[in-house]
Amino acid sequence: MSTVAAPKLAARSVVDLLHDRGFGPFTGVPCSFLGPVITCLEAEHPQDYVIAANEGEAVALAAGARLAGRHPVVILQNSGLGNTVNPLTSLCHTLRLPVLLLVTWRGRPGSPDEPQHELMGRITPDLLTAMEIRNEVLPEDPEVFAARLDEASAHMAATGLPFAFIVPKGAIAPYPKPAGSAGPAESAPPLMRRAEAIAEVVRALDPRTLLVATTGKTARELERDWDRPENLYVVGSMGCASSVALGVAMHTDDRPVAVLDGDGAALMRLEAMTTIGRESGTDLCHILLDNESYESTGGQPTASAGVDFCAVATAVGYRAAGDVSDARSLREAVLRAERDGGAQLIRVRIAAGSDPNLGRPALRPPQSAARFMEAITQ
Ligand SMILES: Cc1ncc(C[n+]2csc(CCOP(=O)(O)OP(=O)(O)O)c2C)c(N)n1
Repeated sequence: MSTVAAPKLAARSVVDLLHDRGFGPFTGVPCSFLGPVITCLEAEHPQDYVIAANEGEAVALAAGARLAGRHPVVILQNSGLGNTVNPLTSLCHTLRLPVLLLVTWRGRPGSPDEPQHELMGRITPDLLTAMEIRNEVLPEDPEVFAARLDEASAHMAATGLPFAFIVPKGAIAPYPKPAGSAGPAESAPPLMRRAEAIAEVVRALDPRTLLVATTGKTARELERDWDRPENLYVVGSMGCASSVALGVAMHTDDRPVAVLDGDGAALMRLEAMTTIGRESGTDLCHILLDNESYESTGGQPTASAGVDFCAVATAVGYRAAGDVSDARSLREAVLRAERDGGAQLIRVRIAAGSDPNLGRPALRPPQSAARFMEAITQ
């Protein structure tokens, strides 16, 4: 039997109930389960929502807001709970800075989900409890939620410790998306979508290239359209694909390696670029597909519009970096990067948007990894 709750809470009621009790600002990284709350905040209280690059950073931002007298809320997917463990345990706990967490519950036992959510789904409540964070499932009824929020506030005030509501699938109803809210502004000629950019990259790459794909729709589209043993789909650990690719590249001789990254993922672990830059003699073609949004979780904006990734790459030691926004320039850039070798960044401006019927990966992650390992030896 499915444990998916019928949506009972409107995103606006969640935001209003929190604001009425003095909570804010809000910060975090989206999950589709909480996407409606972020969209509501962006539309109705943009001054009160800070886009964070990763969940640990969001907790630290919230801790700072608490020091300044506010009552911050951190929004995150339970995948990102791992990113928060250090600041929750050694910052919030140590300094007694209570923050309210809205943590989604991907991989809830009994509720079918993707493999990368299975373990974290099983341990989410226990992990929070182990960090001495009181937690409970988000109530479906607004009145009950209001009462539980009062209890959470009292607990946080009395103990100085965080409190978490765990948000199951379907608990929050969709919030209508404001028109034109995601992705780069319309341009002429129009930008490619991610699937078209992936097609150009794969066609241009040396067929022997080992290709690592980031979390979300990038990995799903690559698998649907261009599955091959030389592909590795990094379905979880958002932000780690470029480091995985560097690890592969540093330990495989005479084999081109490329990574398809996302702007949200690259920002989540921007430090990875510093290591790629330091290892700039290693052949790694870093292709960053930038749609200025977390498109895989519903199109919430990332901070990429204000980030010059090519300047970052050059500053940290990449051999070359360039922006492209059309199919021909992308093809030429990939051919050039593979010919020249070393660490190369290609930042591809793409439009947000993808096939609404995009499926889930057919290949189980352990099989995909084993197949990739085998391909490296060929
Ligand atoms: C640590 C972590 N936080 C959040 C998520 C949820 N999540 C999965 S894909 C994704 C968006 C990725 O954005 P981007 O890299 O820009 O790629 P796009 O979806 O736009 O192709 C998010 C937030 C996750 N999987 N892991």
